[in-house]
Amino acid sequence: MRRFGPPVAVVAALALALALAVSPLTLSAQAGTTAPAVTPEPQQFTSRPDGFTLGRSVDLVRGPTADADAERVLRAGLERAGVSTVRVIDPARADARPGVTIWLGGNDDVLDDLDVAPPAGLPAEGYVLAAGTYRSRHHLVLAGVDTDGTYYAARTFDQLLRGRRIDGTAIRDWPTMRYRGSIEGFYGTPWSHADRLDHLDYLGAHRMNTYEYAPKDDPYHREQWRDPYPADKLAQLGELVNRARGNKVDFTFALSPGLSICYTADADYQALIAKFEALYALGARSFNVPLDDIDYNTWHCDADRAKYGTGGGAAGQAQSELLNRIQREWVATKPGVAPLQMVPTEYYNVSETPYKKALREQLDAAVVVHWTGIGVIPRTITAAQAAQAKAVFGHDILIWDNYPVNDYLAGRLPLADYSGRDRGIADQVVGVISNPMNQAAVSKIALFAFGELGWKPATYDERAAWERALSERAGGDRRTIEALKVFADLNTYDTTLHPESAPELAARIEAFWTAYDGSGASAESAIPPAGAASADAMARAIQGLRPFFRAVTRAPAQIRAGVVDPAFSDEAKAWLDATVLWGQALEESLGLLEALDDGDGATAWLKRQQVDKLTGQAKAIRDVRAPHSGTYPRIGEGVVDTFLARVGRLHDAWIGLVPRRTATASVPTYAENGPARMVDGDESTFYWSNRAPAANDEIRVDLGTPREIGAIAVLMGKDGSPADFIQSGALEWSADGETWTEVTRATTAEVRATAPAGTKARYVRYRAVAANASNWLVVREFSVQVTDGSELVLTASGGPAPAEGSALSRAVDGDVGTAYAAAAGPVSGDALTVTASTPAAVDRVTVLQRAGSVAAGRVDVHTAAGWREIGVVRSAYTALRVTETVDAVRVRWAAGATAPQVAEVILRRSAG
Ligand code: 14T
Repeated sequence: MRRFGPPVAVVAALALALALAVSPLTLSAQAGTTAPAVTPEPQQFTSRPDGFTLGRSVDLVRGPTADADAERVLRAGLERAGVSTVRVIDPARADARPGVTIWLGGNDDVLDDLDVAPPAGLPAEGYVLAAGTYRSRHHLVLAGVDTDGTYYAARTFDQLLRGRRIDGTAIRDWPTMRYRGSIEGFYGTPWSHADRLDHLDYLGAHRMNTYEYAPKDDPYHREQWRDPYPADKLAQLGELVNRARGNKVDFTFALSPGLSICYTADADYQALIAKFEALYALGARSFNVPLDDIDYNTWHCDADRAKYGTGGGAAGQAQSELLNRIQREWVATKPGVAPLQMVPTEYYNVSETPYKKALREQLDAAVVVHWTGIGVIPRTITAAQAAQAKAVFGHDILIWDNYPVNDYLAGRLPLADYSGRDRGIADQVVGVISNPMNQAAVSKIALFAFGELGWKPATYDERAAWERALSERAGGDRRTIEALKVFADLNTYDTTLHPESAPELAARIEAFWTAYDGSGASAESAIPPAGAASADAMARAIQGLRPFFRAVTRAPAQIRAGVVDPAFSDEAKAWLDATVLWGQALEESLGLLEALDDGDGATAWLKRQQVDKLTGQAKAIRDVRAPHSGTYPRIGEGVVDTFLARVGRLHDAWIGLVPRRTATASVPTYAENGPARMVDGDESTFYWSNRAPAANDEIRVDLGTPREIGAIAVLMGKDGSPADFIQSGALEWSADGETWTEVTRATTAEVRATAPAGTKARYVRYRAVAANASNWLVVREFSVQVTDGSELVLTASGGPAPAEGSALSRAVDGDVGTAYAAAAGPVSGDALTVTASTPAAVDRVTVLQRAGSVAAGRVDVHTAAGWREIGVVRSAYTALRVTETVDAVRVRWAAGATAPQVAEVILRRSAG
């Protein structure tokens, strides 16, 4: 759970923004560009015929924008290509004989010889890279317009190098956006020091220039912003600053004082500056003051209240005064410090407000304002919206893009493409930076796309960028790329950018159901008898789907073997482990369908148990990071689980379990205590609400169709929470869910009543007529007797006694996933007796025992003529033919050591 309450206004604004969601991004028409394997794609690229091959030795001349970091990258590339000698020479001594000269930092004369325009006039960070031959001498010119540019030229050279070969090339390149990179701005487990070092290398290699340090859960960043960093933390920050510099990344230190600052207190200003000074001393030259996720209607000192008054306008003024002082008295006076950045409290919309008006009119013009797009996690960001943001904030806008951040998506690892961002935003904003996942290495897939969008938005293609990112993670290995695609499909859902779950798998499953029974819906209720005309089609449908399910199971091993970055598999461990289990469950479920197709109930039951076991294991997995450590990894949720549930219903129908009555509640559930526990026939389990019922809150039973009903019981409260019941309620029934008739009113924890004879109801509800003062609601059972004989309600009795936590009722609760587990092996005379609510024509009695704990016994049915033995149980699955009208069944256990675990005793009613 989050440790702060989002301002209600934030959530409302988000909802509104979502409701007004704008047109989807139009995809690039030119997917599959022919540019070289350089990423991000250079702005201008021409190939030429005069390329060359590197020998053992090259000459290196350092030019006007030479750079040590660029030289490091260059030398690493040369070494990889087998160059063992790099002779650094003076330009005057440059050799004219055959050989290779590298001009690091440019040389306009050489560029002129090669007929390539010099870098002068390029935007900051721009460069010219030329590889060609002039009078039999080979030249490689890495000419930045500045040292950053030369560094990027070296990066591009590194990507162009294929073995020892340099193709003839003239590249003229520059970034479109000023700020490109990331902001570690999420809640939950911050990145580790190693994560950050590696991330800075990743940014540099992908020509991104910004890393903002703003982890919400670094106490020194937000909660205890006044406290100086302890020496060890400071030392690490120093390392990060250095690593950033070596990668031409501006390490941007962010400090969030909004939870407790007194804007008028000089001491607080000084505390903030002291923190900035400490980072400045380490070499940081870029600073940010995020004021997001605070309540700006709360002051933290009386002086602020007295000076500024109340409301958004007051907050905007107070913030502007603080930021202006930082910008004017500190930033502007310190050599080399970039313009101050800030995150406004209203960072998620463009509506005109007193707060924004204050920033627009009072905040120093130099300050860069962050903005997330409309809605905190917008599905799309359009150029028009960005233009509105620029106008309404009246400052340079830097997009803080909440993708692929997963702090609000516990259990999820969003791996889909970075979608929905208009290329035209580049004309309106100074940059786009990513708020990534708690998992740094896994975030690289999305980061890759941020690099491409920031550098060259004109050709940004979300799908192509994603494909390239996967290929990079896979080191180009085709099988690993395929495995990553399967895995990413299962990890698509992120609420807004990708509201769909596992689209690829979902499409295949949908096609499967269509092929399976000719109609998607009818498979729900019935399965054609074995040997029917469609049996072949079924087998084909199953075989058609199996390879994809197998690919799911196998993807994790391929990813572990093939992804270039070991940290990826490490961070994704919980999701990879879960994927194997869900994949196996899917495969087993196909085996289950095949068994049903073959009329093989024993195998079907075995498979059913395996599916349940695998899903249980998958749901027990936990990641190590917050907030994901609190829940299980979600893998294709809504698709995988839905498929398994549907197979389960088919199996239920086949063994003769009729869909049970369902229960709902208008109040959400506390923990795992869902409404189904009101109708499971087990008084030791219960539904539990997560708040006190309000007037007209209700619990409801749905019988499926209108039926004649009799006795009704609502058993509320429990030991430990005896007052958790609807304090004043009305018991009502309805045939259609529209018109309700009252049976009785009550103020007690247990309510019992009988509907008048002849009542035909589909729904029965117990409705609060007044709000509970404070008590939540516990409902152990909500039973409704069906008196027309249309529903067979079974009751279990006998022995051996159930184990602690189990119950005899679980043998007849209609759920094969729960079992009556006996405490001990049967002794002579023990029998499990199942009594029917009404005598019924039955054609099959099935006893399902858990495979691991099978006891033996004899099965009797009770008819008008008394008890009669129909067969024996000796394995997990026993199905016995019956032809008479039966009102009870019993299993007389053979004395033995094994304590029986009976998942279900089923009396299948004869058709018609
Ligand atoms: F400052 C922002 F730009 C921003 O996005 N702030 C937070 C951010 O730290 C967090 O990682 C992100 C995703 O969860 O969302 C912002 O936090 C919120 C946003 C809400 F709408 C927290 C609660 C909300 F209700």
